Amino acid sequence: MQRVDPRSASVATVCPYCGVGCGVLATPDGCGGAAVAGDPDHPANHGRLCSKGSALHETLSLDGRLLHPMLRAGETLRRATWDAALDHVAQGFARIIDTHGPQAVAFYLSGQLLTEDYYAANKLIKGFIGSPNVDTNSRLCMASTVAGHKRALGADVVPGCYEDLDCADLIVLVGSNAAWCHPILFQRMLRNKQERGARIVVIDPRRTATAEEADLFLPIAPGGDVALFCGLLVHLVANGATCDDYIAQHTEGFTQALAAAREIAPTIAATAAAAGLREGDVAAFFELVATTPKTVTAFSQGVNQSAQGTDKVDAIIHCHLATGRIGAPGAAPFSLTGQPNAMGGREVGGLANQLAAHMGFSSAEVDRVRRFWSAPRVATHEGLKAVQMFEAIARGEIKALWVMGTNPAVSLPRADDARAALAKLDLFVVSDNVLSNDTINAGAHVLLPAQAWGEKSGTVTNSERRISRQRAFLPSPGEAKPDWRIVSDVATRMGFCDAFRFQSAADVFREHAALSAFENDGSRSFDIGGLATLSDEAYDALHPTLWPIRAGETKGRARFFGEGGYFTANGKARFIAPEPPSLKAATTAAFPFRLNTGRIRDQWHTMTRTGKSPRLARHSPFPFVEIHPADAAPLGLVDGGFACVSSRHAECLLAVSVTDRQRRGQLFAPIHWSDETASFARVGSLVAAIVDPHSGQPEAKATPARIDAVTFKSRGFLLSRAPLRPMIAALGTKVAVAGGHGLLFASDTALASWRDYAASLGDEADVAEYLDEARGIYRAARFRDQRVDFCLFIGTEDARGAFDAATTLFETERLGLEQRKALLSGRSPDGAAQDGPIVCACFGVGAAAIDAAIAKGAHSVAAIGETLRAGANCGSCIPELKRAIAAARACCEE
Ligand SMILES: Nc1nc2c(c(=O)[nH]1)N[C@H]1C(S)=C(S)[C@@H](COP(=O)(O)OP(=O)(O)OC[C@H]3O[C@@H](n4cnc5c(=O)[nH]c(N)nc54)[C@H](O)[C@@H]3O)O[C@H]1N2
Ligand SMILES: Nc1nc2c(c(=O)[nH]1)N[C@H]1C(S)=C(S)[C@@H](COP(=O)(O)OP(=O)(O)OC[C@H]3O[C@@H](n4cnc5c(=O)[nH]c(N)nc54)[C@H](O)[C@@H]3O)O[C@H]1N2
Ligand code: SF4
Ligand SMILES: [Mo]
Repeated sequence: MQRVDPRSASVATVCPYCGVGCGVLATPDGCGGAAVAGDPDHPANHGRLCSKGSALHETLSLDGRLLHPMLRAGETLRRATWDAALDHVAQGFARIIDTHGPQAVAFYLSGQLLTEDYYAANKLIKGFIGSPNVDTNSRLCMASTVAGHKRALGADVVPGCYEDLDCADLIVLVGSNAAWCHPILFQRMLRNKQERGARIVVIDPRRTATAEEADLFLPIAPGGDVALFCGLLVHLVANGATCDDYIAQHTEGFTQALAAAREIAPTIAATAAAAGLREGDVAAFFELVATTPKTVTAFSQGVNQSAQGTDKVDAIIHCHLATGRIGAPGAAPFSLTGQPNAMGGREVGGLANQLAAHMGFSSAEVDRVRRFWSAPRVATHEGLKAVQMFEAIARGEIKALWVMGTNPAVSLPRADDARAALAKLDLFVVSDNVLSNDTINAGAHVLLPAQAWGEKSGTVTNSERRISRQRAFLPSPGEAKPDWRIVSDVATRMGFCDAFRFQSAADVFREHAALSAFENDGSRSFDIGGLATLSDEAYDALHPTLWPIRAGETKGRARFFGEGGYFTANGKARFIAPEPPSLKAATTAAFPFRLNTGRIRDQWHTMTRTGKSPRLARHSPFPFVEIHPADAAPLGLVDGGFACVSSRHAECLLAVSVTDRQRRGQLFAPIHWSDETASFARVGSLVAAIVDPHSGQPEAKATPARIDAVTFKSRGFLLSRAPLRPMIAALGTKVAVAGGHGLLFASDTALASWRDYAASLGDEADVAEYLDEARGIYRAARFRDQRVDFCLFIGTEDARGAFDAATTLFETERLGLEQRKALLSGRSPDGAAQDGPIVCACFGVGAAAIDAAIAKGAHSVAAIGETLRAGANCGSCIPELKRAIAAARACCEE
């Protein structure tokens, strides 16, 4: 038999989720699906994928996909031809520009677009429509880093690369839950710890999965970071750990910044008080940093999403500048970018306060871009940033909006207000992959079907400035087109034919690369002139490449600033005195808690893709809020119960998780659920719209909130082959299951009504039922062709365990008699105890099985891997396995 080389049939591409930018080998199965594996040759991941990357094949189906253009006709959206849809958009923009001027048109873009898409969109609106009002979801994500980089370094450039995380002796993670949000990079850090003894410090108000791996964990008070890093600067100076030569030769403003730091955090005791930390912990942290030259400080949304985000970023950078720990192997401040192409968006200039290719709005830059594009009316000043943009829409000043690749009705702060604003638009265009999401359902007038991951082709840039090719490996479905082409088609119809004659993604990329090098002469960090003349074949074959890569160069540059060379007028980095730390919105008697929001391990943002994966659904299927036990008790909140979380702006109903991993006075809720997937869990609707004055980034992690217990008579779930019909449950969330649809819920509906409901799902005759009225239990199921057709469980207790057991049976093709009996008993097929929540997504291993294995003597991650395989593939669950081992150990010791 001939052996097939798996690589010959596979396409090398990159993961569409986080900014780690892992290489993926996708092998199409010829039926619209594909197998995925990590690309051993990609320098970001060397063959590994996390739980989300490993489940990519489960997200490729065309269910729910937008496959044809749609135009609104009254209350409904109807299929239209591309010609009709594009004419509608082009004529609509032209009409609004004629009547109200170009600034009445706005685009809202996304770090999930490819660089080519982003470039074309930015060129159309800033160069040809002439409106500066284009912003992107990066405003909610990386804007504070961009502002902090530009202030301190003179350009938005990440000074280090991933190898720095392999060779650092100390890794400080600030406001980053990398174990869940940058898992493969986190595994690189852990390898460094295991193999080289690097130490890891985690600074986060929550004891996250990341914190559990730390040598030192600082459970900082929200907003305490500026004080902590000011205190660190003062300590470094006092202990002779600074590099005076570097400060003198390559920086300015040190004296003023140090004086401001001394005002804010003069001593360890003052720092500890201001940051809500123990003095001993602060002292230990300062000592570690002072004595470890090879330090990387990696930061993410706990830093950026803050009303003082820019100052936080610069307070961190200051400690690196003062010690000269920048641009050397193992020494750098390191922003962990969120989205797969957040960096690409920054490179093309998609943010409202950039023009293009790292150029701003000085008259020289505007003139340069005008000449390069031969553009008739280049925007000459900054536009409205995301939060302001939606306020201008609400006021009726912006009349036309094109949303591309983002779901602002869910992800913006005060999301209900954002959604209401969208309904006011005269022309509301959405390019997306899905037929339905909260933004589309806010009243879009035109839907344009964009190619999705696996179909689209272009480039993305990851957190370390590495440009990789995303390659298509599936046929383009329906009438979907690449975003850059949709933009070009609209531009052409608006009369800008010459500037948008792109025939391929490669054409767009070459122009983007040429602009980056145009009249650059080293003054702009972003220069990929070395890629401006790539042939189509060379573009297709492009290996992952770091930027900058200037004309004539064949290799990108790994590090910046080791020898100075900042992108400021005098080439020196700038220390900037921070404002005294403060949280802008105060808690009150009515709203005594601070609501922190963020991510969970196995979902991506608003779940339009990960929400399709059964294996990812099982880790954490229900929207929840975390609270400390001491806060929960007096409010009558119990673990596994429910609560109403409210702020000045809205209310949500969430399941309660009582945990001491949470700080007192704080709540944490994940951001992933929307009206598309759950009944009252739009967490973004609670979040205040307070922004950082420099970056315009909203503070998504500290909204004053309250929490009240809510009870329901019963709870349960429904598994069904047929799509779910409107439910009589009060609170519910959709859960992906293989071969059907799942819903977990809580309700006050009487059992009798549930019986009627079950009867309506099938012929009464073939529905098997179990009723125990006294205990409030009702279960019904119908079998067809030896499979479960539907099954409904109502009870008074947490239904998760029974749900997991029933889902396993639902997903089984041929059920024997014993298994059918087991279904209504709510036990797993082998009659053993329920699996509990799935911990290892790769092999579907539940918490109960893991606890049992530990009890039988599997006392290490490796031993659990040998018995159950859990943790042996992607490794995303290793922190949870360690937690289970530690919990069992603590139990034994008691
Ligand atoms: N699984 C998964 N991974 C993802 C994503 C996803 O949706 N799901 N999204 C990607 C994107 S776009 C992004 S931007 C990244 C985000 O990646 P992260 O920034 O790591 O994720 P978050 O959960 O938003 O927030 C990080 C941590 O900041 C902490 N924090 C809150 N307030 C403060 C504070 O005042 N100070 C400090 N020091 N910490 C604070 C929170 O408790 C939280 O644990 O993740 C990327 N990766
Ligand atoms: N409260 C709170 N709010 C937050 C955050 C937080 O931590 N707390 N985090 C913020 C951050 S960091 C981020 S990055 C945002 C993310 O928030 P969003 O960007 O709003 O979330 P996504 O679900 O990623 O939305 C992407 C949309 O684009 C579509 N899509 C995917 N690929 C393509 C493509 O190639 N072309 C087109 N046209 N469409 C595509 C998807 O179907 C989906 O509808 O949320 C922000 N909001
Ligand atoms: S860490 Fe996971 S989600 Fe991020 S790029 Fe790699 S495989 Fe994708
Ligand atoms: Mo993000």
